[in-house]
Amino acid sequence: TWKEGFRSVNTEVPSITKSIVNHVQTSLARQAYNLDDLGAYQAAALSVRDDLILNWNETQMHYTRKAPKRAYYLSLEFLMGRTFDNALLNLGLKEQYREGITKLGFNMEDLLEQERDAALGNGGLGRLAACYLDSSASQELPVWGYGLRYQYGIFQQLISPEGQQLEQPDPWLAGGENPWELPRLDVTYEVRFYGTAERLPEGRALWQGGQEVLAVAYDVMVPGCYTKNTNNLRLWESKPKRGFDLNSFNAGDYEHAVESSNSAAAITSVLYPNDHTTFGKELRLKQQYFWTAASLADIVRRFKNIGKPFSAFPDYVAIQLNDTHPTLAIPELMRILIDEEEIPWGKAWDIVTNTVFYTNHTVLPEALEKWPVPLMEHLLPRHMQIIYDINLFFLQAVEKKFPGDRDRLARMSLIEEGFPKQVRMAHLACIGSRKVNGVAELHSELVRTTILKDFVEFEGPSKFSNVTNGITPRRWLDQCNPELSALISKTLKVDKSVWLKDLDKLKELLPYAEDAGFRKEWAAIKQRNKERLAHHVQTTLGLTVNTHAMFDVQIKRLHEYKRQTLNILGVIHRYLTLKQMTAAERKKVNPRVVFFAGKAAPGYYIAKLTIRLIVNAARIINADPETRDLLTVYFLPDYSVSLAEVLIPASDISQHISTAGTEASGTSNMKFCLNGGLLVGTVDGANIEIAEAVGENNVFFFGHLTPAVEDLRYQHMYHPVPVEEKCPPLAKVLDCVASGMFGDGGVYEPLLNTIRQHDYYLITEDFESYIGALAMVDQAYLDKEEWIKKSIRTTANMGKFSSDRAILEYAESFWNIEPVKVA
Ligand code: 26R
Repeated sequence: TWKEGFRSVNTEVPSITKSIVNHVQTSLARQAYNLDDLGAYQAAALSVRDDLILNWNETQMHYTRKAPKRAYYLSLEFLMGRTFDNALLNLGLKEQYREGITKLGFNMEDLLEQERDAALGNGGLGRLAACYLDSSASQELPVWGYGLRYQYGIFQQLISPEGQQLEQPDPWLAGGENPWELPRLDVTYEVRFYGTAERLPEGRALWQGGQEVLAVAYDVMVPGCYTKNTNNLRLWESKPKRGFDLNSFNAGDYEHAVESSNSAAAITSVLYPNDHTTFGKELRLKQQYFWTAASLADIVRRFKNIGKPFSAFPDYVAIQLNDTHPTLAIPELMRILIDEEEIPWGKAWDIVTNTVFYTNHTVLPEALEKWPVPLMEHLLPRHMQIIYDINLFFLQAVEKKFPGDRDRLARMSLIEEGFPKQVRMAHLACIGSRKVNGVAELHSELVRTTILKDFVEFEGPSKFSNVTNGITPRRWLDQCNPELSALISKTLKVDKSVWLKDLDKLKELLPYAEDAGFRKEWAAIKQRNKERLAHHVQTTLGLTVNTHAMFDVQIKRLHEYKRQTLNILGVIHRYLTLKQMTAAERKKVNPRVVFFAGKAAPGYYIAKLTIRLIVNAARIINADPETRDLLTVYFLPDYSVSLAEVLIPASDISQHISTAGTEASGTSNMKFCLNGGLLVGTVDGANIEIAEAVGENNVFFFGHLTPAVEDLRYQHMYHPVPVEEKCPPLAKVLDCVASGMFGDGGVYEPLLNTIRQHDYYLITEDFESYIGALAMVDQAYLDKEEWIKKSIRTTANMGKFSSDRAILEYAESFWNIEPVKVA
């Protein structure tokens, strides 16, 4: 059975404790009798690591021997969170370790808290990559991730007493060794920047000079669930090629001597914290090229070891681009094939376009990457030549199909005219790929009909498809909600190994919605998860949360399109309504606790102002003795994967309220529903498919639909109607904010103006229907038993949203790879 055969060393409690003690004494060079929680965590982690290493080694050897087609997931972000708990669960060793750790006089939960999150990502895109790695390994698919080993992950968020977001560095590696990675100091590649590219005969070129830096591999082990297969996430670190510049050193110019080595190390020093906003920085482009060049060199070297001709490259290699960030993989692979392998242009282009696949994650115009041509020419002169050549051949083909359509040529060109000219990375990713996909049905349709419409007309529709996102049920149910996981196994009378790897099995919970005893257990678990969250808030912030209230959660990056502003204005509206009620009326009101968490990009002024409004509204509302039993608001600082693991299982409702057509998919919506939380949302992204799966009567939808958005924006632009006329209740809320109810009203002026003036994200248009949806929530919550039924039915119908399903779709319909089981 799964219980045996995939673990190699310490599987029994006595050998586990022995191994932990050994690591304390040898690896940590400490004494067991005066060990703290951190030391105990480190030793226990090293003990699990021993198992992982053996499985990882065997897996890599096995893949090399079998030489199957492999897929490579190129992502600039992997938001892995903590590993210890996840590794124990995937190895099926959690209970044995708990026992061993207890025997040694420690508490499992305390040790788990010692680990720092690996926060090498911003939000949805990075966490999706992490879920996909878990699913690939769990389904024994030969998939590697490639990314960057940032010294500093996403900044830590502090909130000042005035409600300002302050950023602090996240030196996540500073605490000593990271037990989950294997430094491969022998796996290195040289990466060139700048210099000159001289054209040679037969389309080739000689790129030389400039700066050369070294890429060093660090391998992160990715254990599958109940399998020996342990895949690899290879992260690159930049290093100077030589220690320092010896010429300057000998001339006594030490500063200049270390300067170039500093600039090499700088490449992987920090994750860019921008999500959907502002790009164009040279260092970011350097990161992108450094990472794609090292990854491709590694992939090509591995392919060459198989000893096949390059024409077979697409039979052995699939490369998935996670958004446009790794698009330079396309010209870089062309450069390798043409300049280094001396393959003619046409053959090289065939190889590239049969190997590369592109996933789009946003249609927001301001988030579509464009790089200035002068910057590209300076940093990557050879790639700029190749991009111009690709563009020339491409536009010739377009001209042939649509003769004389110059507007079309201008729209489709890889180069956008302007000052400066810019390279449109989404266009390059599209024409260089075998398949292009969006991440939810609606989003994929928007990709086909808006940003890539011309490309669908030119290449035909079959290249463009959808793979709806998914989440790993291992972390997002079994790990974060162990009691619910146990109840499900007990009820279905199967080991969790069965349903965790076949999530459609949750359907069998449906009949139990009618079982009063089961409902009671279900509700009791939700209650204990609320208490766990309340305890967390108490110990970290010193605040007491009312656990007998409905828990209403919105946690995601701060962005105007996600409309946290709509939520907080709705909260204020609720507060004003409560204030006007008589004591008797208030008795009938359902208490509600509203949680917010999320980071704003450091330069995103309006998003930071929204945080400020939330914090100050919370301060006033929570202090009001008339209402505080019925309404409280919390902004939990420093949102992270680990915080999400506490918040999600505790929610009654969660909010996914983007302007229709703007949220590509969303993935936390799936996490909440999998944990029996109901959804309040717009008809957007994956909300739509979730409602289809769980039933529209179990989702609280509101707001305008996507097709209306364009027209409404047009009206707001050319026939503006004052908010006082359009939506009086909202006008009242805005006035309260402006008049200083939550501190100096003038501070919020720029935020209020975004609504009063263009209202690009249509808060005025959706406000009333939003308030209406929340009233429906209150109404539905009154019938406790019916509410629990909704909760059960929601979880039961979430099978589709397992990332196992999503990754299988990629494997079967794009990559054409198969499982390779390590026996
Ligand atoms: C170029 C730069 C400014 C930039 C733009 C956008 C950097 C990062 C992003 C993040 C985008 C690509 C992102 O995270 N998109 C999210 O992807 C999730 C996974 O597919 C979706 O669930 C989510 O809806 C989408 O916003």
